Amino acid sequence: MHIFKPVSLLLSFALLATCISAQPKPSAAQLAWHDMEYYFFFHFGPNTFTDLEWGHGTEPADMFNPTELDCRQWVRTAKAAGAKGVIITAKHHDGFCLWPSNYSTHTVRESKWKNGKGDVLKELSQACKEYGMKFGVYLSPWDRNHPDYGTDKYNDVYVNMMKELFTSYGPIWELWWDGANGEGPNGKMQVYDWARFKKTVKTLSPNTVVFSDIGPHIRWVGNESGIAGTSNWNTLDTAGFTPGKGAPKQDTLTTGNKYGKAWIPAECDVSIRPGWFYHEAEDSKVRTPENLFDLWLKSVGRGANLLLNIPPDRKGKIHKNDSLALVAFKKLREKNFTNNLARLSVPYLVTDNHNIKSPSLTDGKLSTFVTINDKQMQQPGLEFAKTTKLNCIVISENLTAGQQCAKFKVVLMKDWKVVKEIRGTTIGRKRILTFPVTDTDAITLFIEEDKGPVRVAEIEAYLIHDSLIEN
Ligand code: FUL
Repeated sequence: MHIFKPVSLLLSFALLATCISAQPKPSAAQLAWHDMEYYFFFHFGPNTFTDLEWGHGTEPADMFNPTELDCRQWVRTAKAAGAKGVIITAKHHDGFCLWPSNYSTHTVRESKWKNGKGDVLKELSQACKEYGMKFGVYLSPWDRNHPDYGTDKYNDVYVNMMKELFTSYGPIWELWWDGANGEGPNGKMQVYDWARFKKTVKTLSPNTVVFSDIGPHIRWVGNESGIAGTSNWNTLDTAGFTPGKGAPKQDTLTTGNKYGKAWIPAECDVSIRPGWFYHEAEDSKVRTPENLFDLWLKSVGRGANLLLNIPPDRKGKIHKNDSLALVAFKKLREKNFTNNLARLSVPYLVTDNHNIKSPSLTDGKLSTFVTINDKQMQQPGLEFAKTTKLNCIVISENLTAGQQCAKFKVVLMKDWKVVKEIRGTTIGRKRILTFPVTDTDAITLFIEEDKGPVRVAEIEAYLIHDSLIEN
């Protein structure tokens, strides 16, 4: 018996090490995607001119005729709003292509716009290069116009269209495979060759991250309200599922799977207006800066990315109501998240017998962190020289070795007494916690459950405007 004990102990250590190393981790492209945090969606096409949300695919190409298209204005607006990239509906469900595709006869080339010589993707991709913004495309698999839809030939069409996009407008940072799926012009449903689609991207543009309900790289958050789960795992199980009707339940997409086998983080897509496309009647229904701030707390603040849709109007410009809301939203973020009070504190890590100063907790870098190997004995925290008023704490996990925290507690103390406890589950890339204003002189983070050693990268502390938080 005695002889076997150390052996079995060794074996279990080896097993544990394999379990830890077998945990899903983000690829370099996914890590870069996490850092994108916030970017714009542009829904633009025939629907902009017909006032529809889902075009039938029978609209005459001439319907598409922006009078003053200015993609540079779109990208300038995105930049001024603090977004880091854009994604455009190169083709929505109506099948109209915003570039002169050789694989369709329903494109900008068939429209009167610029006498058929226009190319929205060219103008937008060039504007992105000019302003240093990432360029992404939405290419709807569902196509209500294409005569081949519903047959195997359509899979060739879709692959060829992706090839055109990568070759003529790359680099493409994110590619969107929308999940909506219905019948084509001949009443047939398509059986998509997802494996071939994935292979095409991998071969032609290996750094492109692909979004669909279930990835392969980025997943839908399960709603179109811009809200991630308070528990938000970056991991998901996809075996047996397909995008669209074959996707997992929406609430599974919202939370992810704690022990999911693949790294497929959530992206929150939401529109600044009720519709995805521009409708004049919605000019007065643009979200307020405060509402956008709330979305920020519930998307980026729950470890997801925010894909905010700003639909260009019939002129081909972003409406001033949207621009004004976006700039004011940026100001709100700057005003409330500039004064990180944690910088005035001493960051430390409590261990069994002494406190270790841990400047990496407040250096503003996600790449430096403290590792919690023993959650009973090690707690990171901040000590303030004087009593400080707070109503917002932001915690970040370094994700390079996976997402580990499953349950945590933040304790605020004053004069050695607990004045507030905040409980949560996942942390992820960023977790923004808000609470009623509290006077404190020390805050401590307790990891209560984990999947492996948690890498705590940052603890930030703010006093944000009281009206911005739900208490
Ligand atoms: C949905 C589509 O049906 C909507 O039109 C929109 O494009 C939205 C982002 O995704 O699935």
